[in-house]
Amino acid sequence: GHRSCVLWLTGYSGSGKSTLAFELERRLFDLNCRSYVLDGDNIRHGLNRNLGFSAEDRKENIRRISEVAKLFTDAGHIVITAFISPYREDRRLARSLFAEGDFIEVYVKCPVDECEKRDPKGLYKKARAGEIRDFTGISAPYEPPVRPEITIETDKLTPDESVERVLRYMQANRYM
Ligand code: GGZ
Repeated sequence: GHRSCVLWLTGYSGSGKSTLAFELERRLFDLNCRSYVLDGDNIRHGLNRNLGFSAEDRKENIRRISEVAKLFTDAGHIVITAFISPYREDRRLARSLFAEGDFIEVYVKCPVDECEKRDPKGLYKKARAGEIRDFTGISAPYEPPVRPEITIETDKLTPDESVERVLRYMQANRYM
C-alpha cells in the first residue's frame, strides 16, 4: 500500500525528467503502488493543446496540471509529473493545492550545457538557430527550486541510482 502524493519533477528539457518518471512508475508498479505519469505527451497534446510557451501559457499549463494531479491523488494514486515548470511562483501555486507532505518537489538537476549536449530531440539546436522562441535555458528563464524535497543530479547518477534515491526518500518518509 501507499500514501497518495505527487512527485513534482522540475528541470530543463533533456535533464532526464521523463526517463526518471517512467522508470519510477515501473518500479512503483512492482511495489504494488498505483502511480500515473503526467507529461507533455498526455497533457500538452490533449487538455493543454491550446497552450504555448509564453510565461502566461506556462503558468496556465502548470495550473491545469496541478489540478489534474490533485484529482489523481484524491483517487488514491501516486502522481508523477514531468514538466519543466520553470517558474517558482507556478510551482508554489501547484504545491498550495496539496496538504503538507503530499507534494514532493523533485529537482532534476543537470547543467543546461549538458542538456544542450544531449539534445535528444534537437530542440536546443533549433533554439540556438532562432527556430524556436522562448526556449528554456536559451531564451527563457529557469528558476531552480530553493528547498526541493529531493535533488537528483542526473549528470552524476545513473538512471537506476536516481530512481533508488526517490524510492528511498519515499520509504524513509513512510509514503510506502
Ligand atoms: C521549452 C519547449 C519549448 C520551449 C517546445 N521551451 O524535451 P521536450 O521538448 O520533450 O520537453 C520540452 C517540452 C516542455 O513542455 P513543458 O510543458 O514541460 O513546459 S512548461 O512546464 O515550461 O510549461 C520540449 C518542448 O516541450 N518545447 N518548445 N519554447 N520547451
